[in-house]
Amino acid sequence: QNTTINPTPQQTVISNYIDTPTHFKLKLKNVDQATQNLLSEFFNEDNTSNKGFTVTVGDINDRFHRKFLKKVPQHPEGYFINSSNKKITVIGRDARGTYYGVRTLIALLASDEFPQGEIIDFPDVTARGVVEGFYGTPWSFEHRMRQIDFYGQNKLNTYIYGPKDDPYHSSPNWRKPYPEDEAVQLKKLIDRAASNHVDFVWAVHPGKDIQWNDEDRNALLHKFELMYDLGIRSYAVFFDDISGEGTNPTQQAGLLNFLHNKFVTVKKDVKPLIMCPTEYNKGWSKPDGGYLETLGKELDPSIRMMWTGNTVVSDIDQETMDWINAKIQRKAFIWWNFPVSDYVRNHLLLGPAYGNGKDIADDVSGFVANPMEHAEASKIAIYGVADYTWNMSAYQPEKNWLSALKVVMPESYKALEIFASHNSDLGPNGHKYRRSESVSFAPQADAFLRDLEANQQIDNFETVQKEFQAMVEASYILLNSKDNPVLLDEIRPWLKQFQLLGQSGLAMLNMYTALQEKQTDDFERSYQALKAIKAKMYAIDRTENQNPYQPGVKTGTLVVSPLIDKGFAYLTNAYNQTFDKHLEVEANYNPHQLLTNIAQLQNQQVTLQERTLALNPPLEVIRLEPQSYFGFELQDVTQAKTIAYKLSPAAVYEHLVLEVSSDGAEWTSIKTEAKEDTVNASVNSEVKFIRLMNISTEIEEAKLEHFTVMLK
Ligand code: LTM
Repeated sequence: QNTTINPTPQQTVISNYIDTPTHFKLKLKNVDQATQNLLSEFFNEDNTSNKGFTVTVGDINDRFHRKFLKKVPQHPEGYFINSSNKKITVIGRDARGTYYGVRTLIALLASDEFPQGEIIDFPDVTARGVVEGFYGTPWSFEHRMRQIDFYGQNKLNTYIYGPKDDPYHSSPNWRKPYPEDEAVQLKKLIDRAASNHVDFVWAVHPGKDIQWNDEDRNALLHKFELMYDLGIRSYAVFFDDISGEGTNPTQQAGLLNFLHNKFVTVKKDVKPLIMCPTEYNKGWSKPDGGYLETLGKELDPSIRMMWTGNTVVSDIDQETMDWINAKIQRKAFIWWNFPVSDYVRNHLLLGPAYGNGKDIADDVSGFVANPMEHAEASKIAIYGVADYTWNMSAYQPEKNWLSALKVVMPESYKALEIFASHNSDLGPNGHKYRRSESVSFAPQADAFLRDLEANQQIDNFETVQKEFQAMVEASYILLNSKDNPVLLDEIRPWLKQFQLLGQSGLAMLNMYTALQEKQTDDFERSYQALKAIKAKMYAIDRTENQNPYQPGVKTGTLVVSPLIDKGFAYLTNAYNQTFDKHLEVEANYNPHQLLTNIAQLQNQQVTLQERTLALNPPLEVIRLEPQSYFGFELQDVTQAKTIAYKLSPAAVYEHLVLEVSSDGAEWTSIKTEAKEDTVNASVNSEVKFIRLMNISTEIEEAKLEHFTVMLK
């Protein structure tokens, strides 16, 4: 009775439960290879015999279960299951429906008790799945194989292959064939997708350097042919995050229509194309440009268009859909930028998949989630997306999340729940996208700090202590678990950090107790211990997960870490005052700020490592209006040594000037020198403001690779 079927079936009528049969007699009709393979994973020589419980599997073209045919849902991919005390019947609306019916049957048979009754089931959204579309290290072959199996298990039917850092997906190598070894792996993945009833959509990202001529059109056609030979039957063309000629909507539509006419309709077994526009969110759509309307009008009606919502990273509601669907004259195909973490790489996003409207099923042509570069950890959110897109109105994010944790770690799921509950928010970020974190603990943390700062008896001391203890124990359990080594490999740095965070919390509580009891030795020992733990955390942050964008390892950043930091500072100050001591309360925050008049950059983060101040580069192209600028505002007038930055294309440099100022009124331009596309400048003077400004009369578009200032 406690079997969880993910996604939640649409309609289940159960009259009672019987002991799950152990021997079966299989009768199959019109069952495709994928379903046969799936059946043979469960039904084998040991549990099938002529005297067994009859299991009949087929599709609507079978006559032997005519009496049930009316009950099979009309929806594509739907299925019907009937079970009596003698017989189980599974009927699919089509081949995929039959496959999904068998998936449900096998999940039901895993439990000791088997339901008697009927299941009528079908998906709400036509295309459901994942777009591997993030920046950073693309998923490995092994991870992708595991993912595709997971999609099959959870009735997701779409995997869009579009990793930004695959050179053969993007410019300039999109024209070239994959090297032999990569092609062999892709073929295996495509075959695996077919056996899981997953459409493997190969995406190309040609917009950075495409020429609108026959040569490039034919180069793309040729690449499509090569991919077809590997087994691809579904294609996408992405024009996101580009600037220049490639963004022309008439040319984009022309190319897509060309591919539709010369490839899709000729092949006959290829699905309608999917395209990701350049203006892929409302925030970026230029009202007077008519970009979206042009695509809406000119693209063949069968071509599906992607959309990320009101901003790059946003949740989708009815209004979002009404706005975009009217513009593009079709139902948008949602590219949901969650749980992708390529713009907050020091965080793990392990929380529930929530926030999207439950009434948009009829307004989307597809819904895919862009995941983290941590494939296995992304399964937590993907499991939610599978449920949401299948049966939207019934979707319960919390409940789904708890069963997802059990699926990815069947033994240690309780420890994983503690870890995941404190590792879900992104921290402040350029997209202003946030997630709830430490939800059940947050009121305790607030109450603790309130009492502490009001100098009152702390009522929930034990509850808080228990949580810190649980954090430490959960990380020990997970670090030693054999449950899911693949997941463990991805999250290990965060687990180590999480363990230290829990320990630092316990040390902070010991400082409180010692202060209450006026035990100065105890207080100072716990104070030193907490500082030592922090030093260890700092070392992990500086040595693990050292990617060039957001290096480091952050954990519990929304609730737990601030609680410990504030508690530590408060207690140390109180101790210093009470005992006339001078223990240091170090503030490890960055006092310097971003300086910009560009709305798109307003929430970009500025980091300080040692003496290097860096602007977190956005992954998208920046639009620089004339006189627009970005840079830094230092806390005080400070001696700056050097400045370095890199933008692409490098041609933009001739329109930019690097300036410094000590008062924000008088600016001095600084001499720069470009070497291999990176610009360096020596400052060696005292400054407070540093900015890079577009001094041309035109809008310039460029990608920022890095922008740093070395302080003395
Ligand atoms: O979202 C889209 C369409 N494109 C890119 C993605 O490749 C990237 O992963 C996300 C999140 O950073 N943002 C984008 O702009």
